[in-house]
Amino acid sequence: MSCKNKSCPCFSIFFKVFILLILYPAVLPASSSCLTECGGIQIPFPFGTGSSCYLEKAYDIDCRNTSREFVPFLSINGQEVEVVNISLPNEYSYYDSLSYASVRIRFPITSAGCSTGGNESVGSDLNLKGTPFFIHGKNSLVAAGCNSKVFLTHISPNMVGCELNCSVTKEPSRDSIPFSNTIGCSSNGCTENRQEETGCDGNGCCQTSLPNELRQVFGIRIESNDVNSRKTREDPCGVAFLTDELYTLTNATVPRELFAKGYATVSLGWVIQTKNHSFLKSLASEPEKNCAYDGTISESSYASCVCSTGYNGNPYELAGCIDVDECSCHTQQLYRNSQLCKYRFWYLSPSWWSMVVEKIYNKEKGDKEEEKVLQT
Ligand SMILES: *[C@@H]1O[C@H](CO)[C@@H](O)[C@H](O)[C@H]1NC(C)=O
Ligand SMILES: *[C@@H]1O[C@H](CO)[C@@H](O)[C@H](O)[C@H]1NC(C)=O
Ligand SMILES: *[C@@H]1O[C@H](CO)[C@@H](O)[C@H](O)[C@H]1NC(C)=O
Ligand SMILES: *[C@@H]1O[C@H](CO)[C@@H](O)[C@H](O)[C@H]1NC(C)=O
Ligand SMILES: *[C@@H]1O[C@H](CO)[C@@H](O)[C@H](O)[C@H]1NC(C)=O
Ligand SMILES: CC(=O)N[C@H]1CO[C@H](CO)[C@@H](O)[C@@H]1O
Repeated sequence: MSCKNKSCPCFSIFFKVFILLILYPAVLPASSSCLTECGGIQIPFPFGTGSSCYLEKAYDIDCRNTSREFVPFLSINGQEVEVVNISLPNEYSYYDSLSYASVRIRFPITSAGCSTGGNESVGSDLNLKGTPFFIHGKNSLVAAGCNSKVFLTHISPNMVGCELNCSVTKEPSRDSIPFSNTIGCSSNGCTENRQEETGCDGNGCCQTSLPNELRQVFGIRIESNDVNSRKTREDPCGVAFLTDELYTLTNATVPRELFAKGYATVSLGWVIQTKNHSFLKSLASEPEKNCAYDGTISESSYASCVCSTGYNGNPYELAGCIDVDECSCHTQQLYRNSQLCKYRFWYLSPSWWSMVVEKIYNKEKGDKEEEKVLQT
């Protein structure tokens, strides 16, 4: 059911603020011979397996028959990465600057002191320049080990890093990582907010969040503070990686386990680059979609689309947004009863500022939707 003919608050604000784009006719539905999934992982357009399936080469998914099973790979500036999940943008993305459409990939961890036989993972850089992918603040830098400095490269003038300081020996095991256990306790004590706290406070493990800024190049370096002080541990192995996942003691108790796993899952945001598309000039409207120029990343402008309120699906496919019966207050509502509905939403404008809008709607009084901008 559509919200259009009902007195239901819809996102009229999008129409006022956003430059509406229309999907370029060339954005054709992927041909029926295209794989919609690979190894259980959904492959939504603009991603696709082969040139008749993807929007452009950057979204080309290579579905490989590996010894494990079928596994999707993406080639990013020549670097092959395994894809773990692809999610589409949805309208809720506008509430939360961290929830872009994402493609989650496995990326090698960086290690130091873990191998003498040339298997050390010195950490390759990830270069997303020229691609529609970027790294955002959903990931954290996590490091485990001792007496070293761990930092991200290529992000100047910013400095993002943390220090592994093992001057205080913690029992029971000198080599253990003080990750929290599943109920939020680590050798450093317990914490109530276990999503935020991992026990990585610098002694054996450290963690820092990324600036909420879109970046396209990063590398990770581990610098030993003092080779001798590594002796505070039996095993000099240290690792560092970016991840969007929460690590607990069930995942690893010593750095070497993380080294043996070899990778961590990183979340990349993705958008549609407008540079080489005629998105802008041929605006043929599908009213159930909202598209906007969101800004630029590394000097390339980009756009993203969402299905309008009341619709679900893939905004990048022709007629991809399907009407759902959802004519109710938005889930971000502050409160609601049969008469009164009050809710609030957030979204991003072209220059990345966010606006908070509160809407109050009194059905009984026949009120019109009232929009109040709380903060820009
Ligand atoms: C995938 O590989 C396995 C063994 O390597 C083989 O038995 C199977 O036929 C392959 N599947 C396809 C679709 O090629
Ligand atoms: C991929 O992500 C989407 C959206 O976050 C989620 O609904 C889905 O279950 C995930 N799929 C897999 C295979 O993890
Ligand atoms: C390097 O790693 C490979 C595969 O993990 C292993 O077979 C090999 O023995 C390792 N080499 C050294 C010198 O550790
Ligand atoms: C590391 O530990 C030493 C000794 O406890 C302390 O002086 C130093 O400030 C610590 N460094 C950090 C970065 O916590
Ligand atoms: C950590 O272990 C838990 C429980 O086995 C698992 O669900 C989770 O995916 C693991 N996380 C990582 C980052 O491997
Ligand atoms: C495939 C394609 O058309 N690529 C072009 C995208 O735009 C840049 C600069 O605007 C061109 O250099 C590319 O050739």
